Amino acid sequence: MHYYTFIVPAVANRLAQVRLGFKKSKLVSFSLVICLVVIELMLLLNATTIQRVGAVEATGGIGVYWDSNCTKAVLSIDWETLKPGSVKNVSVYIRNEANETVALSMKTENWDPSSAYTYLTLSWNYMGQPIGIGEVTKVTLTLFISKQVSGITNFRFDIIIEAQTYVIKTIPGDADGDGYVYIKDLAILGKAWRTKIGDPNYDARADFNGDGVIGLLDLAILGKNWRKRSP
Ligand SMILES: [Ca+2]
Ligand SMILES: [Ca+2]
Repeated sequence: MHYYTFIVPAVANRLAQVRLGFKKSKLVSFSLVICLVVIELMLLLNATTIQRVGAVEATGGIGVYWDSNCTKAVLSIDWETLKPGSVKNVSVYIRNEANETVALSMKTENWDPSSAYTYLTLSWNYMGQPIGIGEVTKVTLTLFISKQVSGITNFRFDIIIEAQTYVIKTIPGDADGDGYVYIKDLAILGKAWRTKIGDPNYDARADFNGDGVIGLLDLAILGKNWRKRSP
């Protein structure tokens, strides 16, 4: 059952989805601390299974593991006992098993009960950096539990981690398009130095100001962004 619809862009080049399911706990510890006029709700979440759903290319997609050697796949996540106002971190290792550089996105869905979504917030420390082929990235998932949590004795929700083709954002001066302005870009500029459109050595990649001539103006742009990376 979908209680909430999350706006998730349909990614045509989606490589893989990993769905981490969190089932209802069997046991919930609920304590009333009457003397303090505080109702403290303890949430206990049991481990569940991991399911692969959605589009998975034959070349593979991403794998989620407990260890940096990627030998133990994440079959379940146990958030253990959660106290109102607390934060719970769980670290996993995500390996790019696709045949191209990817970036990750994450979403949650299927909150049950739906009100749990109001009180629980899942985030991660992944900042959108590219993950090369075979590269392993450690990612920490953080679950925040609101102090105002009430009326929830157990809950579940799904996490979907999705890999997409990484699109490099270039910056002026980045002739080779790797997102970094450095020696290789200067070399491309140097080979095309003092050429114009139509010349055999003219290279549009080094014509940073797009005026059809490669010269000092382009070198100035490269120099301005020297050793800078695209955001
Ligand atoms: Ca570059
Ligand atoms: Ca130019």
